[in-house]
Amino acid sequence: MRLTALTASLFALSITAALPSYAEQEHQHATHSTEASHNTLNVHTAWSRELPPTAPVGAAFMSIDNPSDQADRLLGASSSIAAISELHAHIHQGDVMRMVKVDAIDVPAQGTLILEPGGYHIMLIDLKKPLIAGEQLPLTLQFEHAGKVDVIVDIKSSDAGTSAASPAMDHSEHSNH
Ligand SMILES: [Cu+2]
Repeated sequence: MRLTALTASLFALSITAALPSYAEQEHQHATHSTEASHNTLNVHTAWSRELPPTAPVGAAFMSIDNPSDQADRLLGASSSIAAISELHAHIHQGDVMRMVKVDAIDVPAQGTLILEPGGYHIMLIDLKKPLIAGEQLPLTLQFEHAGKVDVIVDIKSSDAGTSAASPAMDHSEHSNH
């Protein structure tokens, strides 16, 4: 996990450093100052759930830590495993929880954005490969300030280990309180 986060951080730094237009907006000079001023987001515990091979869509969840003083926004995602990746939120409509597509999700300064079942998630639409427990899928996140961050998503079995990490998971299936 730490290796993944470190890799993502390094990748983000290399991408932002390769975007001179953005750097020039904030810094009239000194190309080396980009590292100090740009976000380093730490993405960890990225996971998805195994699905039957015929399932057309899946979802990815994770925590995104932002230790800097600058808020960021998650603007999108892409994965080679899905034709379309969308940012989704869950909203309550009476007793029903619905998913809605959102254009961006805030990552608060010195805070954490948590994508979890029953909340924000990344919807993987039109899966090109089945999601098999124990395997991984690649995901690229696009942030407003941090740029692109590559993440490796662990695919977990549907019955093991996920309930403790995500108590909200059962929410949609139990309407009786
Ligand atoms: Cu969704």
